[in-house]
Amino acid sequence: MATKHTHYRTCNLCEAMCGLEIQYDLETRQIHSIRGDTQDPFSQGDICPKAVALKDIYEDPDRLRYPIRRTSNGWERLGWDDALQEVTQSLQRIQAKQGANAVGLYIGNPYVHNFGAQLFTPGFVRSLKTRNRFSATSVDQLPHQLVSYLLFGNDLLMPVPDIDQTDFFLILGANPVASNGSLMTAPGVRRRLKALRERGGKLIVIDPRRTETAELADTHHFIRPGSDVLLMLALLHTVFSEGLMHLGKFETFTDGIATLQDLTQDFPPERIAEKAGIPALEIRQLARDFVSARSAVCYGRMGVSTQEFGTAVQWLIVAFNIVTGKMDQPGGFMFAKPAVDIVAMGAAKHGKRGHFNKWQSRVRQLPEFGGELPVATLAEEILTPGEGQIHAMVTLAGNPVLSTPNGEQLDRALSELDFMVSIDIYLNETTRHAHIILPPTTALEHDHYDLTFHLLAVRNTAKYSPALFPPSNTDEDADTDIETRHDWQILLELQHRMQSENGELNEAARNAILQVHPHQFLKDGLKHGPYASHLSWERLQEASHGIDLGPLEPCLPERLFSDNQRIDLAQTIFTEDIQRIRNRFFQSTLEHEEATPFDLTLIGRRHLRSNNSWMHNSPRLVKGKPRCTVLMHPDDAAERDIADGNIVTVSTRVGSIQLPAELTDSMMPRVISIPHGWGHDRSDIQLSTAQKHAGVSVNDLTDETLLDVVSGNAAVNGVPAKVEIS
Ligand SMILES: Nc1nc2c(c(=O)[nH]1)N[C@H]1C(S)=C(S)[C@@H](COP(=O)(O)OP(=O)(O)OC[C@H]3O[C@@H](n4cnc5c(=O)[nH]c(N)nc54)[C@H](O)[C@@H]3O)O[C@H]1N2
Ligand SMILES: Nc1nc2c(c(=O)[nH]1)N[C@H]1C(S)=C(S)[C@@H](COP(=O)(O)OP(=O)(O)OC[C@H]3O[C@@H](n4cnc5c(=O)[nH]c(N)nc54)[C@H](O)[C@@H]3O)O[C@H]1N2
Ligand code: SF4
Ligand SMILES: [Mo]
Repeated sequence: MATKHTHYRTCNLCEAMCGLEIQYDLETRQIHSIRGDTQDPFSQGDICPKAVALKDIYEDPDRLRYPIRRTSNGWERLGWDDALQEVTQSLQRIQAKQGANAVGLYIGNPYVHNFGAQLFTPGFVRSLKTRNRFSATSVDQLPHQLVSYLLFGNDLLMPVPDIDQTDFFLILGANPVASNGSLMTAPGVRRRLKALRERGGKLIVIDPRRTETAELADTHHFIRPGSDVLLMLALLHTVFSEGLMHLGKFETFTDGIATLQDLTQDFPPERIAEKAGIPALEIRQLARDFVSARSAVCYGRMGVSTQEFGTAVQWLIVAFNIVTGKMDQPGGFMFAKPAVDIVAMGAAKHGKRGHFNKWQSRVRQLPEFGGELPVATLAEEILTPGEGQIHAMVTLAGNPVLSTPNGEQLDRALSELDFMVSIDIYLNETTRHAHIILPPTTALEHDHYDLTFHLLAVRNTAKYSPALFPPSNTDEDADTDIETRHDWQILLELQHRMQSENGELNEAARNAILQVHPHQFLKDGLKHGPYASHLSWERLQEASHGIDLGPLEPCLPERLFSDNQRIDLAQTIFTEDIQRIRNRFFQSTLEHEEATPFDLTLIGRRHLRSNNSWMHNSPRLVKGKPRCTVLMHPDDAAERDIADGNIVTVSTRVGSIQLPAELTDSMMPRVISIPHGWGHDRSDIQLSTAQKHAGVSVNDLTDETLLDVVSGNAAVNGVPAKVEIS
C-alpha cells in the first residue's frame, strides 16, 4: 500500500520564497497535494496558485526528459555523452574559425532561482571566453544594480522596503499583489500590506494602471508612463525648497547633496505636474507626508526600471530616501543580512569593485555591466556581418524570443545561427532554434537554497530544502533510461569539455569538483557568514521549515563597499542625465511629436497565474477567460469605435499584433497595457496546453531601440503605439 509522506520546501517560482508542504508517495512518485507550510516562519502558510503547478511541471508529458538533436526528420534522441561532445565540438569549431566572441550566451530568469546553476555558471562562462554575454537582467533590474554599484559599491547590495515596520509605503511601478514582490522578497505580500494599513500606516501607489495593489492603497495616482523621473525630481525639489531635509547619520558619509539640490531647482512640482499627470499640490503634500511619517520608504520596481529613465529614477529614489532620513532606518529602505552573504563573499574574493562600460557592444556601442551587454542588441549582434559577429548561441533557462524587445527580429536571427544549444526543460519559442537541447532536472528533483532572494528579503531568514524526488522518469513503466541532469552538472561537464583540450580543467580537477556538491558552498558560506556562531549547516538542514533570524537592521556605513565607505549622490554618470531629461520633457520639438502616428503609450502587466513565458503549459493556470488582452480606457476605445471584446490591431514602429480589447477605467487615458510571455502559436514547439492558449507576444511590439541609455536597459514600458479595430 502506498504511504503518504510530507516534504517541506521553498517554492522556487517567483521571488517570494513561500514555504510549501507537499504530500507525496515515494514509491509511485505521486504528488498528492501542495499547500502553504503554516510552520514556515517567514511565509506562515501563504502561497499563490502557481505553487500547485510545480506538480504540473514535474509531471508534464511535454517536458524534455533526454537530450535531443534537430535533424531534417525532426528531433531525435541523443545520449548525454554524444550530446555534450557535439556541443563542445561545434562551439570550438566556430570559435576556432571566427574567434571567441562568435559564441553568444543568454541566461534567463529561472537561473536566479537555482543555486546549483548560479554556482557553476561562472566557470562555464569563463570557458566560453566570449564578450557576447547577455541575460534577462537588461530587460529587468539592470538600473537597480548599476545604482547599487555606483552608490554602495556593490551591484547586489540592493535596499529593500521594510514593509513590516513601515508607516508609509510609497510604491512606483510595481504591482506586488500580482507579482508577489520583486527586489522585495515578501511572501504573503497582500497580508503584509493589509497589516500596514491596519496599524495606521499609509500605502501610496503611483502607476498608469489602477492595479490590484493600487486597489489596496490609501491613494493611487495615475502617472504618464516614463515621467516618474519628473515626479522624483519634484519630490526632491519640495524637500529642499521647503526645508524638509533631514540627513541624520548620512550627513557624515554622503557627498553631493548640494549638487543634487542644485539640479532639482529646475523641477518644481508646478512645472512638471502636467507632464507627469499629477497635480502639483498633491506632489508637495506627498513629499510632506513622507517626511513627517515616523518611518517611510519609497520603492520603485519593474515599471520604473524598464523605461526611458530607469537609472535616473532608481538613483533619485535612493536619494529621496536618504535626504528624508528614511534610508537604513527601521520601516525605511534597508538591507538584508543573509546567512550566506554572497555580497561579502564576492567582495572578499574579487575585491570590492565590479566594472561598467569598460567595453561596448560591437554594433550599437552599448555599455557592458559586470561583463554583460544589453540584450536589446543581441539580434543585431547576430544579424550584422563583420568581425565579432555572433554565429553560435548558448541559452540557459531563458526564452528571449518572448521576453526581449523586438522578439520577432530575434526569432529570425536565431534561425540564422550556425549552431545553438539550449539548456532548458522545454522545446519552446526560443529553444526550437537550438540544434541540441540539454534538459535539466526540475525544482522538485534538486535541493534548493535562495542565494539571491535571502539577500533581498524583508526579514532575515534562512531555509534549505533537499530534493523531493531523485532525478529520473516519473513513469516507472516507460523507458527506464529517460534521464535529466542537474543544471550545475551540465554546466560543469560543458566547462570541463571546453577546457580539457588546453588543460585548464583536467579530469582530476573535474572529478574533484564533482565530489563537491553545491551544498558544500552553503556549508562554507554559513561558516563565514554573520550568524556563524549559532547557524551551522547541520542546524540549517534540520530546520525543514526555515529559521527566523530577525527583522532588518541598520547597517550603514559599515556595509558599504564604495570608496572610503562613502555615498556619492552626484556622480557625473547621474548628473549628466539631467540634460537628457530636460531635452526629453522641455525641449522636444512639436515637430517630433506631430510626426508620429503613435498616439497611445504601451505598458505591460503581470497576472498571478502567469510566470513570465514558461508556465502556460499548466492547464490549471491557463483555464478561465483569455488573459492576453489589451487593456484600454473606454474613452480611447470610443474614439476608435472599439467595443469590449473586439479584436484590435496594436502597432508600434516595430510591428503589429492582433488581440481582444478589454475596456476598463483602471487604465489611465491614452495608456494601454498588454502582458508579456504569450505568443505560443509559433510552429515546432512542444507545449500542447500553451499552444491552445497561445495569445500574442507583446515583445513583437516593444522596440529594441528604446532604452534607458545610461544602463542600456530595455524600455519595454512606455512604447509609443496605436490601436485600430481589426
Ligand atoms: N514586454 C515585457 N517584456 C518583459 C517583461 C515585461 O514586464 N514586459 N519582463 C522582463 C523580466 S522582469 C524578465 S525576468 C524576463 C524573463 O525573461 P526570460 O528569463 O528569458 O524568460 P522566461 O519566460 O523566464 O524563460 C525561462 C526559460 O527557462 C526555462 N526553465 C524553467 N525552469 C528551468 C530550470 O530549472 N533550468 C533551466 N535550464 N531552464 C528552466 C523555461 O522553459 C524557459 O525557457 O522577461 C522580461 N521581458
Ligand atoms: N505572477 C507573476 N509573478 C511574477 C512574475 C510573473 O511573470 N508573474 N515575474 C517575476 C519577475 S521576473 C519580476 S521581475 C517581478 C516584477 O514585479 P513588479 O515590479 O511588481 O512587476 P509588475 O507586476 O510588472 O509591475 C510593474 C508595474 O509598473 C507599472 N508601470 C508601467 N510603466 C510605468 C511607468 O512608466 N511608471 C510607473 N510608475 N509605473 C509603470 C505597470 O502598470 C505595473 O503595474 O515579478 C515576478 N513575479
Ligand atoms: S507567491 Fe511565488 S513563491 Fe509563493 S507560492 Fe506563488 S510562485 Fe511560489
Ligand atoms: Mo524579472
